[in-house]
Amino acid sequence: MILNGTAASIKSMEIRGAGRIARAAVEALADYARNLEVSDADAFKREMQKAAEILTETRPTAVSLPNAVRYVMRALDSFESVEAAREAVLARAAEFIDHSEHAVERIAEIGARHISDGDVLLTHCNSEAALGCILEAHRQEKEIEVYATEVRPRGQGLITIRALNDAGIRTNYIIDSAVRYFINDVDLVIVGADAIAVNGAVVNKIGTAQIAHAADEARTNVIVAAETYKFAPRTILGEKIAIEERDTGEVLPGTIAENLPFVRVRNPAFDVTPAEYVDLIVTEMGAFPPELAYLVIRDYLGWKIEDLR
Ligand code: RUB
Repeated sequence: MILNGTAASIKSMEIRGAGRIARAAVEALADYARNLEVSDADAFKREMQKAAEILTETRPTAVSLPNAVRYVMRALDSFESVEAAREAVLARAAEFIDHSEHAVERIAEIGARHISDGDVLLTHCNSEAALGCILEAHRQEKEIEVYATEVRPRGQGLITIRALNDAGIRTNYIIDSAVRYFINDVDLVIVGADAIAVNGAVVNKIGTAQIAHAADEARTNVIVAAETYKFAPRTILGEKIAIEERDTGEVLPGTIAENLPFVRVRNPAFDVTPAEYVDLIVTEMGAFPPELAYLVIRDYLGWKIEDLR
């Protein structure tokens, strides 16, 4: 069974990026359901709930993870036998993965429309949705150039520049703190999201808020590429999106930190960009301003106020 292995890989970030995390969790749930041997349907549901919890506890910020798990687990709302429950879980898991893969392709098509021939783009971290838009614009033979950040402390920028280089896109690799220095050379910032709140605030890799702020000051547009399952329904009730704080050893080796008793190392993995710094959110359902986030939660995720009690 791959459940514990997948949970460990999400925690250690071997599997990372909000979309990939969601698909990996759903695959692990499906695999667990396929192999689960229990005597009755209630036990099946109980065991599946435990598995779902193990997966959702791995990383707190990417809302795609609980949204995806919830989508699959809704198969267990009503069922008559273990076999029927198993089938229903497997069907929903396959549906989610298919939807997710198509969503990323559709976002690339829609996002590429907002990239013009001759544009200089800037991206931060490694987002398959954001990168998809850039790669699609390039495939459409738009002449583009990209600035990609390093992304301290885990260096996800390296994954991004490899993909851009493989596609033959002219790319500038810069340290995170050089964004303000280069922002006037940039026409469009395009990033992904781990979560989007009902008020249109975007949670993404630490540093995104600073970049969006610099872009706002330079009158540079900011686009967020995100599947609808990155929207966070519970923010309707004012629930905050938890920001993951990772091991401090990622920032400063313990051997150095232990000799600095007055220094506390902090390592938040994500930050919140207010809606006012975001011009457009590109989803698989279309592109719209962040102020319309509630419509996605209501119309596409199907959450009504009464579901949240
Ligand atoms: C990844 C990150 C990405 C989003 C969107 O953080 O912040 O921008 O998850 O990615 P980490 P995608 O590396 O800590 O997981 O578009 O691939 O879902």
